[in-house]
Amino acid sequence: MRKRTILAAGLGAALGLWAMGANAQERVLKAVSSFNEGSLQSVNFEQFIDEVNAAGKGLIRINYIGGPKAVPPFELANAVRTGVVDIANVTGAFYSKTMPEADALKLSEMPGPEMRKNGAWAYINELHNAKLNVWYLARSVDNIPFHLYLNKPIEKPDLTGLRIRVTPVYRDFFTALGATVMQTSPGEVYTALERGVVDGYGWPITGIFDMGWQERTKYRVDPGFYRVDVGLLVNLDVWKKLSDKEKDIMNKAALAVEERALKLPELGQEEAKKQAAAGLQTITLKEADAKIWLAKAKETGWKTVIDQAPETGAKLKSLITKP
Ligand code: 173
Repeated sequence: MRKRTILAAGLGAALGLWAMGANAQERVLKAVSSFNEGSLQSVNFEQFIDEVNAAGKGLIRINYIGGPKAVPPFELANAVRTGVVDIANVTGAFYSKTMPEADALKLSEMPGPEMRKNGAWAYINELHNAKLNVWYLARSVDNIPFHLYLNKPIEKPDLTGLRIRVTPVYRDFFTALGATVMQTSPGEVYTALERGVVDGYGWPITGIFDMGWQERTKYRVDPGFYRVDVGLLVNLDVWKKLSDKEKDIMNKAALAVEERALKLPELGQEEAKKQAAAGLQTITLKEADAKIWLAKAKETGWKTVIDQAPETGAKLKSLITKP
């Protein structure tokens, strides 16, 4: 019995090789997104995969396993670190426990292409190499803000008495304004809203329709804050093994990712209109309050990073912010 199984397996492997024919040498990379397949936080990454697969025919192919059902969002960066996944689309907030500097990516004040020129990308990549064993290939979501979405109205930058769903992106900001916070992955937000477990949540200007949350949301608070950050991480051992030609294909597609991210503000405006049409009301803080709101966001954001990573955090700040 045992012998027969081994024989069968051997035959299967031989047939498999034969079936691959000329493509036997093709490299296959496993990819996962921390956001739902086809959702606005994943589409830029999915286009990247299509471009690499078109340019890399017979040489390199990315096999898209899917979204957070494949790997839980808060575990994805670690899966790339260990090589369980080769390439991921993931926000810094989902791995700031392992790498506190990742929480600073939302605090950048310039787009991806500019960070490549002034040394910021190189330093961000260096930190990712050293702390997470990954190559920081590109930023797939950028140039648009996060917002607070609510089911109870506010008039001032005061969240006392409100229970808000967070991730590390918003935790210290909302807490400083008096909120009680509860961390969940995106997949748990709908149920939390439906059951009234939370009075609101943090999320980018884009994407609430992907999750159906417009059905359970009354207000969006303006102004938005920070810059949404989602990045493409590649396992460092895998990256080092790629040939120059393969790296070239990946790098070209990566630069195209950051070019496309420059267009996200237009999409953000469309989404805001769509939200209004779906019945979401906008709570616009008065000018003086908006100033307090934004100053608090920035102050708490940097404090969290610098408290945990004083030297690297300060260097990162000097590279990704404008004086
Ligand atoms: O889940 C989140 O609210 C979050 O942290 C995030 C970060 C980047 C894009 C979308 C969501």
